[in-house]
Amino acid sequence: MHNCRTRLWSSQISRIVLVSMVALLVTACAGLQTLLSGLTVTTVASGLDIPWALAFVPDGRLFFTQRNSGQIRVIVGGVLQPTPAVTLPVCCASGEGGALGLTPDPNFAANGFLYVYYTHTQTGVPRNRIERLIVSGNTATRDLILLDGIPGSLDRHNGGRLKVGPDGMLYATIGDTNDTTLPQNAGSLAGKILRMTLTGQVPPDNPFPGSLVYTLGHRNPQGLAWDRSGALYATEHGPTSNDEVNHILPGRNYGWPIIVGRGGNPAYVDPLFLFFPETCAPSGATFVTSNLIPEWNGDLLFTCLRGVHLHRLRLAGPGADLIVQSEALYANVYGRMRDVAVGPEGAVHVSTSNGGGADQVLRIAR
Ligand SMILES: [Ca+2]
Repeated sequence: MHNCRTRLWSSQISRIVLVSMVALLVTACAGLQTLLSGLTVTTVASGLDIPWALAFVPDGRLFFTQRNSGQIRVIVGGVLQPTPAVTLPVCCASGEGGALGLTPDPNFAANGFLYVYYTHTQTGVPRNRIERLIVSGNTATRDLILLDGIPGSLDRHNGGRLKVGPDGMLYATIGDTNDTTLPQNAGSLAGKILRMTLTGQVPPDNPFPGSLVYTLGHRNPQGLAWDRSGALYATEHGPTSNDEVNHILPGRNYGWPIIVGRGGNPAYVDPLFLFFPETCAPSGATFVTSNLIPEWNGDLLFTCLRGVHLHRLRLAGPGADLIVQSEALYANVYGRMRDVAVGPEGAVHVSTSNGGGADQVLRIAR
């Protein structure tokens, strides 16, 4: 009964149509074996230490950051290369900092550019930086700092997800650095989602003229994903549960710390999905845009750290704010999960985040 109960988030019930509630109940109480039958989970790489971000490039290679060591590693043809592509001068892994987001340039095949977000020490103070690397072979060279001096923390909430959107702009999630005065301060980059050009400039169509700030009022957002229509969704850690999935709209305020969970105040955007009273601690997110696993095609997948599972949400349609299915996958099987990405051939890849050199990159396919 416990499993059945935990898959029915009480605060979601009013938002889910009756038919979907029944479907959810049937799915949860029948167990996951039927749904997951035919899916195989393969270990692509093991012996890792907190692989934080997974970045596929068009030729199928998988680059990833290892948070604590600052290494960027690469998997070629299913084989982890023994030598890091590059090692970054990171700090603050105990405060959720280190080598965090990683994403390729849309023209990676031609220019070899990767963008990385990492925490470092700047004149003795923890700061976050967004930097461009150039990949040649399986080696990366540090090339250009796009943005430096982003507020950082020795303590926690360094944010860190970095992705290029369908509009060709670079988006970054910035945590509140455990300082609740910053997310509502439009002049601070902390507690924000930023949007910039691929050289770190303010795009002329950003919502606040002259500012990189795209949205404000965030606590510790760590996942970004665009659906087929180009709508952007983000995951965010709440305080003591209240973890959120938000539909991200330019210039809007997502409430923290004024609003916790749903406030019903039109000045702030309420989460479209809320974990309460359960905790997910959500991190990486992606939409599935492949039919390799047809029952997940079009769905939003995101990882849960403390919640120790991969979460699947089906929205009512592209750009929707209505959830019609919600499911915990592989609960308590692989421990904490950090990032999820779909490879060029359509397989879902997930990284674990248990530390101690025991982490894996997993490949889920049919
Ligand atoms: Ca919020």
